[in-house]
Amino acid sequence: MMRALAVVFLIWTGSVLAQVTVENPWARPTPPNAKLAAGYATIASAGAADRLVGASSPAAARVELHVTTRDGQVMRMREVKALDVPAGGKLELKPAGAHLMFVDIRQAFRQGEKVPVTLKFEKAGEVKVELLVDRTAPAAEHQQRH
Ligand SMILES: [Cu+2]
Repeated sequence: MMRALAVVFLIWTGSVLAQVTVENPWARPTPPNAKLAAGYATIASAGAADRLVGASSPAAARVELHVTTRDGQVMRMREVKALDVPAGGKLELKPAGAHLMFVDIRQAFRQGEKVPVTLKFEKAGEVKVELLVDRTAPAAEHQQRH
């Protein structure tokens, strides 16, 4: 009996420590015959460090994790295996930075639609979010401009 209680407690503690929150998930609209689309969000960890290790969506054949690097005047994207969410900090997925890359999208992303995506974290497990398709920047950036 005592052993069973202890195991339950440990599992519960683990899930609390590995908590991440996903803020402002959004994506840019795409042209009608696009194959690729980019998704963005701010991922925060209130507790321990975590890692984003994958993503999937019914809207695309696959979703890759990309980083953007500057090569002279050219911006290049490169796939990575994981993106770090620092302890008590934030991982920013943003234009010209790290992002979700939707590959072979099933239809164009249109303004105002929502795109479901499942993010997979090393500790927090699967987190489901919906990206709002919006041609403008996320709400936080709007507020800074006004
Ligand atoms: Cu990309």
